[in-house]
Amino acid sequence: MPKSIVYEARTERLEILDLEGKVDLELMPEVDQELALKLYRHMIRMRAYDSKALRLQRQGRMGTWPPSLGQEAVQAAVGMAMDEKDWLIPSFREPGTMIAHGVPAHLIYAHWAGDERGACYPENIRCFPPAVPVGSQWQHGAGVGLSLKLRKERAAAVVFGGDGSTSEGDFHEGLNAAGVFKANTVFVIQNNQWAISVPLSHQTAAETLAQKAHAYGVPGIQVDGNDVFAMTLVAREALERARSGGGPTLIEAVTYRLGDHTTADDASRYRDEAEVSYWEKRDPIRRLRLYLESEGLWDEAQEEDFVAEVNRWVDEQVEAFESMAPADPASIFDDMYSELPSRLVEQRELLLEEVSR
Ligand SMILES: Cc1ncc(C[n+]2csc(CCOP(=O)(O)OP(=O)(O)O)c2C)c(N)n1
Ligand SMILES: [Mg+2]
Repeated sequence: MPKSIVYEARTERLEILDLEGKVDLELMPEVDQELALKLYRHMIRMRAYDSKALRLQRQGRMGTWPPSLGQEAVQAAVGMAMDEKDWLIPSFREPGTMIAHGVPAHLIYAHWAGDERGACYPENIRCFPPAVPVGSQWQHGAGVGLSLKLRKERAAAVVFGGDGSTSEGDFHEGLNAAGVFKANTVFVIQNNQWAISVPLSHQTAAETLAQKAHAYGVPGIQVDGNDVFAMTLVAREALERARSGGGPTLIEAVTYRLGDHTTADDASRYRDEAEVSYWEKRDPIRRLRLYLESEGLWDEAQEEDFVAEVNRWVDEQVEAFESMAPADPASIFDDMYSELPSRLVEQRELLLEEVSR
């Protein structure tokens, strides 16, 4: 039976910076030297911030922490490409984007140490609290993007999620709605190859996650997520499309989680050392540093000075969150109901009585 083709699609991938730190000059975005250095400094800062959180957790000074080791380029590039007016709707593994977008770093520590005030940002910071329920944030991203469009704001909503979260219905519903309503949304998948112990091959039978965009009439692209220049170029394009009313984009950033899923996980129980060392060679910071050195923009002495400065900054963040006055115990009753039901009013009084004893 003769059949006609009703739809055909292909998915592109972008990479600019190779493993030796050489760039493809034709593809190189308008990244000036200042931005390249800014990205590098931010990535170094985030690595120190992340490793400090792990140490704090082992000392009992932090709750569960989801490490970002190896995923710094995605987070830095998107964060630096965003404007103040753009909204960020993060999952739980984007402190690097949150901080680049203006969230005070000590608050993120406070949040993961169990203090709800750590998710209350200054009024002018357009950022949602991190979504820990896997996938719930995708639809929030579609909704915020639609709201920006209806309000005619020249701004985008940037929503993040992991490879595992693309198996949740929320991902498909969010992309579908954003496609239909041409929401000002940029969907960023941090494909770090694993969802705790579940590998990508058990998550989808598709070749890529980016191609899922086709089914929703949305442009999708795969990027080398450990290439900060490729990520910058793709993020800028998608943000511009969203802000100017051109509709949503799906970005699949291919990266790797070099650390454990969280401080409650031991990744060596389910993955090969060979796989980890393959990805260590693709470390996004190392690649950028090789580039900066070859351009004469960075050297060992600068690195030493900067690391010392970063360590001081990290210590200040720890000091700031650990010196926060204790939270009001009754605050667990706030922000859920506009009017507290009577049984909760009673419980609140009981708690206050107990605390005052
Ligand atoms: C709805 C829901 N189901 C399960 C969990 C437990 N859980 C937390 S993270 C995670 C895996 C997420 O994997 P992925 O989306 O790839 O993000 P990654 O952790 O790799 O950044 C799971 C199953 C959860 N938090 N929420
Ligand atoms: Mg993952």
